[in-house]
Amino acid sequence: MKLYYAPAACSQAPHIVAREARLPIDVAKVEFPSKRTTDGEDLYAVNPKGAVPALRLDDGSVLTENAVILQYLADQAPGSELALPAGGIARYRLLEWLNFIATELHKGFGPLWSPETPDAFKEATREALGKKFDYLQERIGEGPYILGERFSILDAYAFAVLGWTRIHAIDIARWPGLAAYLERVAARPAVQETLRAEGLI
Ligand SMILES: N[C@@H](CCC(=O)N[C@@H](CS)C(=O)NCC(=O)O)C(=O)O
Repeated sequence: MKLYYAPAACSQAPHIVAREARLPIDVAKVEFPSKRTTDGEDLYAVNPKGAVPALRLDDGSVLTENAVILQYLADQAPGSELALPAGGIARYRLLEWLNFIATELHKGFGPLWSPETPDAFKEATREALGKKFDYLQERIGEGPYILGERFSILDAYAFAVLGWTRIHAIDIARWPGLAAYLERVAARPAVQETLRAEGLI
């Protein structure tokens, strides 16, 4: 398998999961805005949507969409317990969280990335995100993780996305529970390995 990623992008989530699960995986770094890998491959030729993450499977086909790639990786290493078995209500709870992280948190940052977004709209976006952070902080509580004792694909995804608060002038110290949660996740050896591999530490 080969994971196409960009440093500190949402692709950091599957990057962490692959390392947590100790899956044999190659990685290809994609540069923005050229959207080419360091060996010159065009991201659009890999994923016509022009986005990371993209996962090339061993049969040559490509899987896209973070929430799906995360589940795929976790399911490749069932012993790692990074997701939950299909069929039971617990899997649907995991999917409920995954959808929240993808659509409310991840895409909630959307307007902050564009230089075209008016400042007032950016401020309203930060306010709206703050309400989601309130909810997340309350639900995690002492955690230590979103599902309680167990680290999962949800934490990898939330960690990657919440890291963007640093880029977009959102002071995470307003949510001490989330700040502590991020420190816990960051301290995991596989997360440290990922941050090093992405050149972030
Ligand atoms: N729907 C996609 C969105 C992925 C996405 O937003 N990727 C960003 C990086 S965090 C990206 O590659 N953006 C480049 C672009 O859309 O031009 C998913 O969930 O995987």
